[in-house]
Parts: sequence; structure tokens; C-alpha cells
Amino acid sequence: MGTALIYDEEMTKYKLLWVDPACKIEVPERLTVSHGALVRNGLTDRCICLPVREAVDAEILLVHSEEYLEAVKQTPHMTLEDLKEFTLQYGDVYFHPNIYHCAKLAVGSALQLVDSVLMGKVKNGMALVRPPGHHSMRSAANGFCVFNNVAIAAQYAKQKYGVKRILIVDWDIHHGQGVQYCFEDDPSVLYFSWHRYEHQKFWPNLKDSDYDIVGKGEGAGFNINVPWNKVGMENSDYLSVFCHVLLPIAYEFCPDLVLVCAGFDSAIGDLEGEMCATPDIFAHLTYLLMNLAEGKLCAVLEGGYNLTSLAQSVCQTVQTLLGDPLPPLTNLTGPCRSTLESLQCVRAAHRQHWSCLRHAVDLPTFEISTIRIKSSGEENKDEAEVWEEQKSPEEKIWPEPPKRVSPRVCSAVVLPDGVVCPDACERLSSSEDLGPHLLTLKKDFLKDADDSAVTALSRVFSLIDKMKNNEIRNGLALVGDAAMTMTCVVQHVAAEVDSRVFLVCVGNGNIPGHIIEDGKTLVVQISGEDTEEQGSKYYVPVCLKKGCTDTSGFAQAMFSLLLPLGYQHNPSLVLLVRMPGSGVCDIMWQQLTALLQSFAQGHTLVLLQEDDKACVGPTASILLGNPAPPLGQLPASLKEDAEAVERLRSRLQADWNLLLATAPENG
Ligand code: X5A
Ligand code: ZN
Repeated sequence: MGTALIYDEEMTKYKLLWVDPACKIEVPERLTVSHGALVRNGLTDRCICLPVREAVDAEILLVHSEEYLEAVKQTPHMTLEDLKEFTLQYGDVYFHPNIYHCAKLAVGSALQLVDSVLMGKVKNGMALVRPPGHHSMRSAANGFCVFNNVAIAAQYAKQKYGVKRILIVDWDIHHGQGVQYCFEDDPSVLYFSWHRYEHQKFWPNLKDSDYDIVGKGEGAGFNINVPWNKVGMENSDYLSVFCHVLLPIAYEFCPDLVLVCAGFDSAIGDLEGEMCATPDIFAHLTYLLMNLAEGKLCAVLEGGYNLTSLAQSVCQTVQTLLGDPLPPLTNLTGPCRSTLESLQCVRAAHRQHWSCLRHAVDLPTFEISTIRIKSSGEENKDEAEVWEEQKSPEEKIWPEPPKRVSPRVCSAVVLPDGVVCPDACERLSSSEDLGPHLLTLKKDFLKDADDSAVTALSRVFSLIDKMKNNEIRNGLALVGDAAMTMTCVVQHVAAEVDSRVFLVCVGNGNIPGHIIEDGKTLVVQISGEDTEEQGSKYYVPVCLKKGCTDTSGFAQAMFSLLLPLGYQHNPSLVLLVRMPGSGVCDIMWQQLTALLQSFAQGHTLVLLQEDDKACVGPTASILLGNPAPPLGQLPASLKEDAEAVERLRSRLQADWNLLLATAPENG
């Protein structure tokens, strides 16, 4: 099953016909340049290109009023003067004789995408559309938007397919107030938006965009606003909001469908957003959502006005939907203070609605508004910030994201004879797959080991070599002694210059001290053993009361510990080990395996112990790029486990500041 791309040149056939500084950035080239970049990078050829269609009245009326639709219907027949006059009743939007036609195509594109994903014709997709949608309201055009493409798509999915829960992620730099208003009291649609806010000084200047607007009535908790109160936010800021707010809540919600208001004015170089996140961040944002809803993800273009940044960001998004390995993110320095304030406020505002936040520490609930006032004035801007603001964001330059090359082989396996696994995996079993390590191994490690163990280890080393040479993306080995193999692998890799290993060990078992102290290997062990007091910067033992069987505690450790640590360590190899009798359920294991693909360009080596044969299939499926099955709506985790994870975060955040989710006092 492939990735859909929906685009039609017709949607470039309207433009601003008079002078309006607020609207001059919304140009037809936004689409031609984005599509052109997809063509140039060979991505259109890899997508299933689907035709657009016009939405019909009944579909538009799922969200908009009859009066508004009738009014917009008149615009193709209006004179230039009439159009100008008509435009005046709305904010920051323009009309053109052909915009009604394009707006129907934009809605229709979103619906075509939802249809093809929900009918199982494709696994995911993106629609490149104009006009955008997320600002338009029941009876008003706004912010370049005529009809609310994504809101209509969500109502359509509910009505036509009976979809029970929909997550809308709005990563555009503006608040999609139109989407918020549409679903404010609806608990079946979880709306998440981050947006440039600057304490209400930034357009659309609404109180409704602040973190304390969480939804109404039945829908309380199902609206998440993350205000950016400073410009210049970086990759770290975006990732920390995903790790500490969106992902925990999204997994607890467990959507059946994910819709993305995919605006790219949140990327570097955009004059509207003035942010500094690079286009490759969208590869990661996209991927982090692809294991929700069994991978059913529909991205619909919203904003994005720097044509270079926009085109690169669109390519990153589509390439991720297609399943290519993720680009490494470097320079993750942790979130800035303003982000920490926002995180703290959002988490406090939502803690009564989501059990994943219930045990979060240090969240004042009544002093929040003072944080806002305290840090809002010009007076506490330092000189560097003032200078930074004078620089035009246009002057910002950034390197083009590096090419993301898929190795010829995705997954290679080392399995004992007779153990089956999917055909798509390449099996290492010939004598040449033994690699050059056999003799050294015999000499160094395994004097007393039996031949089959030496052979297996030698093949595991050869998996690592092939990953290093980018001949394979990932590897899976079923071995007689997972703990021993793990130790040998870490030593082998750490011997290389510039190598960094992220070792994730699930289940009980002793991790030898000498592999932790090398400063290259970061170890996270999730188990039921009480080993907490032995922790260090590079050894993070997560001890869960009921071991790995506690799904909610495990999930919390994944988002708030593993992901931030992995991103900040930026490993060249992920080593994922499943100790015998770990008690982790298959689905949790698959989710973990999937999320770890964010690192090391997908270079993951999974070690299973021989008696875990049944796990080969589920693991291989994830390594081959299939989405992990949903965990189900998560219950509250054990208080002790939530607290254990929080304690670890507190202990480690001085060394790993992507773990931070609260602002230090008097900063
Ligand atoms: C879709 C979108 C932005 C409108 C900005 C008006 N709209 N100042 O990005
Ligand atoms: Zn925008």
C-alpha cells in the first residue's frame, strides 16, 4: 500500500488582484514550487497520484453555514470592485473570480485523500492545496482561507465512515481558530495547535488561542493550544512539545485517523513565522505521528510562504510518508525558557483531563497567569534578542537537507535454521555472511563458546558492518544469549571513532559497567528490577512496579524519557534488546521498535533470545516499515511508575535538557 499525492494545477489559477500587504505572500508559486520539488526529487513517481474533485454543497455544509456558502458562490460573477468590497468583511483574505472553484477543489482534495486512506487504497498521503483552510469559520473567510478543508474532512470521516476518534495536528505557525471553533465541544476530535502568539501580540491576536482554552463541555480537554511567546523557536522546541505534550496525550486518546494541518510557515526562513526549525524537523514530526491510527495519516497543506523552505519541508514530509529513513537531527540543545513556560502551562491546564499528566511534578495551577505577565514585557529582552529581531528572517540561511538514501535492503536477519520470518527480510546464512570477525571473536571473547554461538555472533557483527556501509537499514538477530551478544556488540561498535550507541534494554538483566562508562553508549533499561540508585548520566534504569506489563507506565517512559534522550544523544546505532521473560506485550514492543526508527537513520539492531521466536514476525514487520498497531486507549498508569519516570527526568535533566518540561524558577 502506497502514499497518495493529490495535486492539480487548477489550484494555482487564482491570485491577489489588488494591493494588500497582508495578503501578498499567498501566491500561486507556493504550489508550483512545492510540486516541482517533489518531481525533481523523484517523489511524485513514487506516490500514487490521485485526481482532485470538487466538493459538493452538502460536504461544505458539514462545517459552513448556508448563508456563507451562498455568498461565496456569488464571487465568480463579481466585478473587481465587488470582489474588493466582499473581501472587506473578512480578515486577511482576498477573493478572485476563480477562488470559489479552487476552494471547492481544495476541500475535494482533502476528501479524496480521506476516502483513499479509509477505503484502504493507500496507507497515507498528502494533498497540496490552495486556498488553505484552517482559519475559515462557519460563516467567515479568514487568513487566506475560504473553506475549512481539514475540518470538513474530519466531519466527513465521522459521517461517512463512522470514524470514532480523530486527531488533528496543526503544525502551521498560525492558530487554526476555525478548526478549534468547529470542534470545541466535540470529544471525538482532538485538536492540537502550536502557534506564534507572543502573548496575544501576533495575528489573529485572540485570547482563544492561549493554553487555557482546553475545550468546552463534553469536549473539555480535547483542544490543545501551545502558544509560542517568542520567535526563533528551533528543532528542540518543537520536539520537546511533541515529547511532553502531544504524543502522550495522542496515545492516550488513541485516534482512528490522523489529519495534519500541514502548514510550513513554522519552518526557518518564513517571514510570517520567524521561527528557526529546519525543514528536516517535518520528517520527524510526520514520523512520530505515523504509528498512531495504524498509520492512517492525511496531511493537507495550509501555510508556508518562503518558497525554498516550503518546498524542502513538503519534500521531507512526503518522503517520510513514503517510508524513507529519517534524517539525523543535530544541535538539539534543548528547549528555550519561553518554551518551558508554555510547556508547563499547557501541561498544567490539561492535567485534569489526561491521566498521562496526572503525576507530572512542579506544575503550578494558579500562578500560571503570572508567568505570562511576568515575562511578557519588552523590558526583559536582552540585547542579543533585540539584535536578533532586527535581522530580517529572510537573511536566514540554512543548508539544504541532505539526501535521504534508502539502502538496497531494508531488513536483514540472523536466525537459527527453521525459524521463519517474512520473505522481504534478507537472511544471512551463507559462509560469506560470516564476515571477517570470526577469528578475532574466537580469540577475544568466546574461547569457550560453542561453534554455533560464534557463528551467530560473527553474522551479527556483519549486520553491523552492513549498516555502517548503508547496505542495509536495520537488522534482527535471534541468539542463544541476548545479554552476552549485547555486550559484545556494544564493545565492537564503541571501538570505532565517532560511534554512539543508544542501547535500549527491555527486561531484567545485568548490564556490565564497562560498556556504560565509555561515554559513547547511552543505556536505557526498562525492567521490574529496583536498580534506580545505580543510575548515572549514561545509565538510565527505568523500574516499573509490575515490570514491562504496565503499558501506560511503559508508554510514558517512551515519550518523556526515551525519545528526548535518543534525540539528544544522536546515536549512530540503536541496539534494542529484549531480555527473556521481559513481560512486554507484542504491541508495546512494536511501538517501541517503531519509535526508535527516528534515530540513527533507521540503523537499529534488534536482539531477541532464542525462546522469543514468536516475536520475530511482529518485530520484522516493524523493521520492514509497517506501522505498529495501536495500544488502545491507555488507562492511568500506576502512581508509583509515573512517579519513577518523573524522578528519573528530574535527576537527568541537568545533563539532558530535552527532558525538561518545566521552567526553572526565577530564570
Ligand atoms: C494559512 C495561513 C496565514 C494568514 C496570515 C494573515 N494563513 N496575516 O498560514
Ligand atoms: Zn499559517
